[in-house]
Amino acid sequence: MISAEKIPNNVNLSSNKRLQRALEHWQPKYIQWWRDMGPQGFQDYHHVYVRTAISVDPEGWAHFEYVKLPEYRWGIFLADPTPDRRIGFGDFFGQPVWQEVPGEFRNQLRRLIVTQGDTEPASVEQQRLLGRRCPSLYDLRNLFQVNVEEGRHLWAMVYLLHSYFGRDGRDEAEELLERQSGNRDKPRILEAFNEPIDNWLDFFMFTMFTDRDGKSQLMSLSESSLDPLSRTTRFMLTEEAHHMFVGETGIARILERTCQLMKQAGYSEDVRTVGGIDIPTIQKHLNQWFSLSLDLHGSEVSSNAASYFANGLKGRAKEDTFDEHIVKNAYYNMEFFEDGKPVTKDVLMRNAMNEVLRDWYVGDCAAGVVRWNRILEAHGMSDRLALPDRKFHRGIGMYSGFHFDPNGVPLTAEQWEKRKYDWLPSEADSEYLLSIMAEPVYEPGRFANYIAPPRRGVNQQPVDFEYVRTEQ
Ligand code: BYC
Ligand code: FE
Ligand code: FE
Repeated sequence: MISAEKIPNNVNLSSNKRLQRALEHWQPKYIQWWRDMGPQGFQDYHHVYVRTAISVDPEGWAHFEYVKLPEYRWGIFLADPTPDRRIGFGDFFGQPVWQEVPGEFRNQLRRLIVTQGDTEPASVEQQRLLGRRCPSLYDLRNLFQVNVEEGRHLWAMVYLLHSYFGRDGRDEAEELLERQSGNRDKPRILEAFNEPIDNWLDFFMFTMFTDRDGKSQLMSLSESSLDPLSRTTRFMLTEEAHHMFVGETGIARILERTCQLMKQAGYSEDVRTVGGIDIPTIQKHLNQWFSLSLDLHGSEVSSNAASYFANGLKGRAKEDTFDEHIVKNAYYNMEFFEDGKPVTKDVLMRNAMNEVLRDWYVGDCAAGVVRWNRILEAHGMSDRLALPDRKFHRGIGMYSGFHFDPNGVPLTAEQWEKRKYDWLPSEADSEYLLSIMAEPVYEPGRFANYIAPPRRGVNQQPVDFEYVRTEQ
């Protein structure tokens, strides 16, 4: 029996029998999926100090306790409704938002919700082996916090599918548990979510850059004319902030430690000889996850995006900061690549909405890289990290199928093949990273050699708190 006790919620679940039955049917499959595809080796005997959302107000957020992962209380929360909310952009600008799904937009909305929903369990699958290589109990706990919240994001999308899409929605909810990250026959929908995350450098880059695509997509969905979608995604954004915190501070702590080790080893010495992660390797992983996450914003010119905007389904990040919201006769000056040369052309702004969101995303990423570089600067290092050019290593959109170096200089296929591992992680880099992560660190307060401790612990607990306990 599903109760508010078992599934914390602010959608009055107990008064909606039909929805309750649908979720009751889905929940055991979800738990089975979590056991099979969630954190491997940490299902039965580990108690994790996690926060559980029990309401949308700030106090509801601060609820910390030890739980066994499969017993986490995944809840359903919508941000409070905005009174008299109006559609903020597109052809229906100014009309009241929708509380139900209009028939003519049913397919488009379902597709957006399924695509969003698919990424959440995918990321849990990608990260399932990391626990056994953790650099500390503090990091292990953060990994699981991210994992349970991604699980909750899946619940959020399944709630929408079950509530507003009838039979089709129920089928889609099942399929969300059937596709699998990296599976040849039933892969996840978007490419970045089929890439392996084997080591903690990948994990931190993923939470920095790919969770940040989560932020930009959720910001644009939170503008939606479908009010329940807007309210669900608004609440998800508060969790996303924590995921990016984990990524940004994780890399910051690696940089800190790399600088320390470089000084010990002598500046010219290869920091790998003392077990650290060298800056070129960090840069390669940045290149990898930034470029994969650029792809997640879709093609530069997209009629899908134009239609989503026209119908008010998906807006721009911070739509209310734009002067004009109908955007019918506006143009975006876009760079194209023709016969090996860049040329700029005007594209109808509505068709360029993916690129508009990508612009916002690149700016948000760049600010994070500036913060990282301050660490290198403070240590007197001359090295700096940088975002690669947008054209570098693209698999979606007009640059896919061509080759560019990180400065955006075009390359032949032959030049690319020769040099790609100067810019992307090689097999040897992965092997090195796995070698320094082979032994997990489970002792409270101890940290792997390649990463500095955090400034402070979680929820005002000390850094050497036992964030994950083992009990038989
Ligand atoms: N990989 O017009 P196009 C998150 C397909 S992350 C594979 O370019 P559109 C999270 C596309 O489906 C946020 N295929 O694209 C982060 C289409 O296929 P069809 C996730 C791709 O539709 C970390 C074709 O290419 N949320 O939450 O304008 C951890 C041409 O389409 C890709 C969302 O994505 C790709 N990268 O835009 C956990 C929001 N890109 O029609 C969670 C919902 C495109 O030819 N999704 N294709 O079969 C959307 O808004 C849009 O679907 C996209 C694509 C922005 C992704
Ligand atoms: Fe998420
Ligand atoms: Fe996330």
